[in-house]
Amino acid sequence: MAKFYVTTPIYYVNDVPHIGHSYTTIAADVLARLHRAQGDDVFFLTGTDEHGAKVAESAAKAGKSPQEFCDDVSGRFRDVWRLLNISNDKFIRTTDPAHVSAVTKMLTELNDRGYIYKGEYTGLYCVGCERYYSRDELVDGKCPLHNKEPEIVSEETYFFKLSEFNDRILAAIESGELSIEPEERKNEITSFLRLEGLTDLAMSRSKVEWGIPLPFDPSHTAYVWVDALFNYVSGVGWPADMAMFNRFWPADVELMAKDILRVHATIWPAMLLALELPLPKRLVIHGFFTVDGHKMSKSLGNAIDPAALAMTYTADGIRYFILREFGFGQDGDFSVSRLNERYNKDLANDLGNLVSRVLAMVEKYQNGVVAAAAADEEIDRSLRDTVLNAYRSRDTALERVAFNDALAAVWQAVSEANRYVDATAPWALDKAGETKRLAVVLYNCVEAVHHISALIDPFLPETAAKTRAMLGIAATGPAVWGQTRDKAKVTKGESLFPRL
Ligand code: ME8
Repeated sequence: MAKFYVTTPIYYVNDVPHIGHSYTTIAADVLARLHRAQGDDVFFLTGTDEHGAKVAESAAKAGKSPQEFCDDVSGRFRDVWRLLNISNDKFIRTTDPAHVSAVTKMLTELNDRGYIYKGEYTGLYCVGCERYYSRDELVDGKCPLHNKEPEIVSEETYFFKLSEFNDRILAAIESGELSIEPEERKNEITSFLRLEGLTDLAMSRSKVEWGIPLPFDPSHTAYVWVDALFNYVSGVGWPADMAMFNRFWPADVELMAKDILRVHATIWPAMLLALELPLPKRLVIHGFFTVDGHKMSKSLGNAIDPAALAMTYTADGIRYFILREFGFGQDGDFSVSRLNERYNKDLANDLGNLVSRVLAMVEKYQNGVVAAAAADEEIDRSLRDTVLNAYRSRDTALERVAFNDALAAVWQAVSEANRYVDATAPWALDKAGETKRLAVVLYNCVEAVHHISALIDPFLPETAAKTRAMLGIAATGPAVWGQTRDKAKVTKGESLFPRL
């Protein structure tokens, strides 16, 4: 049995859960569900990033203690994930005692191994990002994310010898030991490492109280990124449960948007190399969503709330739309009118209508009972082949994390099944009294619906479960034609996607 460990970034509690966070989380969920269905030993981790000056500030503004504030916002993330049927195996918080003690141990080790030294740092610091910027990273002298001039800050700090790892990280990325996808993102990082190179990292703050104290100097707390990145290993048991850690580490896929690739491709592998731990296998980077052309943020007031959308479009509707509409590496513009179109066309017309008309015909012409039959005419075999081929196309697309291509492959099977119904016209067969051919055709239709429910399962888990209930089965069979039992009883349930 293979193992599969997939992660999302841990999201800042300083924000509200929005459709951008949902994108990464839903993508990770699809991979986790696919691998579980394939029998892999899966671990899927997500969570919240809760330390830092910004969080303490927001808590004070809200009249709460930092911990109360974090409990509150972290709970909101968990609620949204439950609503969207996210099947994470663990939800990690950087305020969890187990994480705090893992980070404490990690810091001790880095210090014992000689990778930390004390110094003075002066730099351009953006409070919004909680990080220093180099001049050439600024746009018109301002932070590109917050559009604010950073402050010049000088402080005593501990440094992590990041620069020592430049060449080893570059070699790991170039050899594919640490794969960065898509290619253009990999090139961005390798040219950065080659042309600019890493400088040592100011990894502690003496002015930030809401953080994890350095074990060798508790007047400093760990830089929030050093704390946060470590969630990927503390979340699978390092160092408290090494059996669990060895079972799942290294991560097979770490998903994130391009905004945080740099830290994940520099500080993160350097920390692991310093600790002599294996590197994650793949960092898979997606684009950024805008809303009607604008950046999405709490402060702009245009952060799209996935929970509100799910009320209208269902969790599966949201899951389908965001993975189908955008290429994974590309930026995309989120528009409710496109969501509406896709819901009505792909989900209500194509999928919902297929399932409801097939089952309605079995009820009407055969009292809901399906008779076993082989796919024996050209048109039957063509349906069978298209549907069964969709598994391979879906899975190879998902291997490339091309979620939109995977869904397009599944929808080819849906369209082919709809065409089959139109072309075979069971209503005409019934009228003509061709009961034998009618039974074969309806068997093939039900069989196609059976496989389609398996094909959509990682993407649309609720719809897949409802469809299985209509087919009277608890689980779908393997990707082989003939899963529908002779005399199987099916029932047409509620409409899967009522038209809006
Ligand atoms: O960066 N479009 O947390 P974060 C697409 N705590 N994806 C988006 C998005 C958008 N408009 N907005 C957010 C942090 N995301 C750190 C991570 S990990 C050790 C620490 C998604 O809450 C995307 O995955 O700002 C992005 O990388 C992540 O949320 C950033 O989340």
